[in-house]
Amino acid sequence: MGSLKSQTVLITGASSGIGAACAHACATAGGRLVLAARRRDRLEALATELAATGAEIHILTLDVRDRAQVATVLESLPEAWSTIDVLINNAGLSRGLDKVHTGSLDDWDEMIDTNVKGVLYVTRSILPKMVQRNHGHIINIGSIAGHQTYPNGNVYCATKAAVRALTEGLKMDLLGTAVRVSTVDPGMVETEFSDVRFHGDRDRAKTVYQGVTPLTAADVADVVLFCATRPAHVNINEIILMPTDQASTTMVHRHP
Ligand code: NDP
Ligand code: 8X3
Repeated sequence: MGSLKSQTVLITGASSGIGAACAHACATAGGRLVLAARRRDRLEALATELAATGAEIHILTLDVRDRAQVATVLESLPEAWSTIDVLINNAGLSRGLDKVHTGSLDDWDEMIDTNVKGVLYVTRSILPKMVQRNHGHIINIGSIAGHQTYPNGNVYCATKAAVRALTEGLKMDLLGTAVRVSTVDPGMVETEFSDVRFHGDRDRAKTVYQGVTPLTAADVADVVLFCATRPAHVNINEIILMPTDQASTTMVHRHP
């Protein structure tokens, strides 16, 4: 895998799952890391774990839904951290698995505010300097849910379809600059994702992965690192990855 030596990488949602795995992968590849999430204690523990790699790390407590906070925090980064080379827009979540006519409006707001508006707010703060420098790479974490809607996935799927559309739009906006944009769209990955979806119901979350060998967060991070380390003239637009045991959002092979 290529090197991120001297590149500064901002990862949102770095306190868990895919974001934390991206931090490991990018640190091992020589990157300097800005780790952002709401749970600062988790970020501090991750920074301690990563100390062995020798990576320089800066931690940010950040709620990507908070438009004012995103602008203030990201536009006043300390000088040594203010030039972001790679932005990994990973922070995201699903809440609930319900039909629209019985769904929770609070769940919808949380998903739309995090997965769509959060990606936009963070991108809006970081991208102008990338365009000005004519250098940078935005890597969004989408989902197969943005390609195929599944029963009761309605709003979550809509947010990931939005991420896909935004990635395509950004690619058009950035044509003529050297700034790159990619989306990495995984199927089933075992993280805290299902615990969050089912509001902490661990037993229900576990059934999602029963009998399946899901992707790991590290599998996704490998792909993110691949995108981030191509030569400057190569833009990976979109990668879909699924477990071997999955064929679509609704077709999963469960071993007895
Ligand atoms: P996790 O629940 O393990 O991690 C989610 C991360 O997002 C956490 O670090 C959390 O940090 C952060 N986050 C959530 N809300 C906010 C917020 N408002 N502000 C800042 N950070 C926030 O799940 P995954 O690692 O699986 O999810 C990462 C991404 O991958 C998401 O975008 C998800 O949609 C996507 N994805 C996941 C798949 C899966 O099957 N697991 C498959 C396809 C895509 P904190 O709570 O500390 O703020
Ligand atoms: C997460 C994968 O299929 O549970 O985006 O929506 S799925």
